[in-house]
Amino acid sequence: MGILDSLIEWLGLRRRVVNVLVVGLDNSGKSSLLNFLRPREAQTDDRTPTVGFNVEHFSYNGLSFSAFDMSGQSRYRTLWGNYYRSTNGIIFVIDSSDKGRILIAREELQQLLSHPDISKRNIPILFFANKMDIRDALSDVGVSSALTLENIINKSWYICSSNALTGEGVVTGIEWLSSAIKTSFEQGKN
Ligand SMILES: Nc1nc2c(ncn2[C@@H]2O[C@H](COP(=O)(O)OP(=O)(O)OP(=O)(O)O)[C@@H](O)[C@H]2O)c(=O)[nH]1
Ligand SMILES: [Mg+2]
Repeated sequence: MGILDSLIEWLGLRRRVVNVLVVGLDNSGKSSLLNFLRPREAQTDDRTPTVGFNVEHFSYNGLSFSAFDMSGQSRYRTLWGNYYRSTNGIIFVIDSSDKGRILIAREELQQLLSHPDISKRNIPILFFANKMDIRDALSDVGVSSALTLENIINKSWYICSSNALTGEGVVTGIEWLSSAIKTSFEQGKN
């Protein structure tokens, strides 16, 4: 980076571009959460399952995010690993009301954590315990326990309940993720 580039960055005149991978089982609410982060006029009511992946762009806290919204359908989950190396942060979305598939979500998380492009890096992971509005949904503590998140010791992680339809919890999560990514950049760990 040249002196002019460094100065522009130091003055905060250019937003730093970060890649974020958004994963989780199908129907967990990934696309709905990202839809909420779009400008109001660009938000849609379209809730068709994602095929392959889509890329969404949004800015927050001085960072310019490219969010890779992956399909959670089992036949597309093998695609997730192609993006691990280039990602600066992960958003893992869980349908807190889908108790029948929480163990499958845990297996997918374990595979992600043990992947060579993830396992050694201190890459921040934000968990959304989504669909908090559904009666009998697990709390964020319940989801954390079911996914055994306490075993993640070499990464910054955070879990918060969310409702992708109203946006409740979404900004809290993105606030944490943007701060965690900035910290990891400062520490040269990303
Ligand atoms: N009640 C409730 N429904 C939600 C919430 N978030 C998403 N949904 C609904 O869940 C369904 C699936 O949402 P999507 O955002 O398409 O899920 P996805 O994770 O992107 O699914 P794939 O693209 O198939 O991987 C839709 O009908 C949404 O309206 C939520 O917080 N509460
Ligand atoms: Mg989707």
